[in-house]
Amino acid sequence: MSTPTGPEEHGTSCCAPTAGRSAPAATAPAHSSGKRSTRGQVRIPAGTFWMGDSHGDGDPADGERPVHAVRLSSYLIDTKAVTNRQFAAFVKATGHVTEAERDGVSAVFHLAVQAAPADVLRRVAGVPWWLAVRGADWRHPAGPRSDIGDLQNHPVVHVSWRDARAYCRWAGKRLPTEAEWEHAARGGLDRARYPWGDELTRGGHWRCNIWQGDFPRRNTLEDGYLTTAPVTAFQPNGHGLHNTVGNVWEWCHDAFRPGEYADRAGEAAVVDPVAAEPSSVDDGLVPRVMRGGSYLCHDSYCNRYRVAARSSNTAESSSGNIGFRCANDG
Ligand SMILES: [Ca+2]
Ligand SMILES: [Ca+2]
Ligand SMILES: [Cu+2]
Repeated sequence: MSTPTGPEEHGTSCCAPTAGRSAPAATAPAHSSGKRSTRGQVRIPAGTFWMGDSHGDGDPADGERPVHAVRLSSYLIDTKAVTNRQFAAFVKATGHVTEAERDGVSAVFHLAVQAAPADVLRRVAGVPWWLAVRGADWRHPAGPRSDIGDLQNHPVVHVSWRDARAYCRWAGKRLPTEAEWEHAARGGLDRARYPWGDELTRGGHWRCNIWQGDFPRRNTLEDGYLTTAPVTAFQPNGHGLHNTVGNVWEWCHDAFRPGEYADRAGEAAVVDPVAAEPSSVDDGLVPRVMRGGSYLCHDSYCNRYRVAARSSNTAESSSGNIGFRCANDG
């Protein structure tokens, strides 16, 4: 039985533990690719934007700087994260088994666990609020004693990058690149901290689902949610996207390198950037970009609920706060 191990190069954080899977390395599932679909997507016109952290808010180790000009061709992106209902349709059509299901374990936030004590295998070293729970998977997001009956419109979680890629192919879509994700999340604003501007709250009201209170022990639930919120909760940004920041981390296509932006600096504008694929590494161990932060982010601990914030996890990892949305050429 494998268990998540501690977080890797980005240090301790609320972000999401890295799995050390024991199941045999999976080859890419052989589901046939679906016919291209743009359902649920908005078109983002071609344009140039400033990518990265203009405010000096980020952890230097994440590589959010230097800010640099990026030019993107037009593309399409989902206005919402993929829901449990949508993921169920994919599984029904393809028989896809997620990595968490195959391995029999995934990471659940300690205050959310619904499992027999014997199914709580261990705390994750360095991030003790993450528990490795046997039987936690997308159908049982809090553990074996939970289900998704009332969560049909919540983002699917406990899906690895490779599970997300398989869904995208079936759906006739693809994962967004990191640059596409950030450009869309900015909602047309220039160098703002959040999808709606620079202030976190407005008139005392929360505009996204993160953590309030004393992390990781006591959540005052000012925004209404301990874990996931429905994908349409809170106001959309200027491009019509919901919950880019907060709620769940979202997988992006790119391999993650902290030095990615430094390598781009000095060029006039980088056009449609995508990180180079590492060649000699097990596919499941490639660190992949995650964006947007989750319901666990809190500025006392991890302020990665900003549009510029970057994080990563290995392509085989899953947890109760990582989901995804799809994109498309166009
Ligand atoms: Ca919350
Ligand atoms: Ca999000
Ligand atoms: Cu965080």
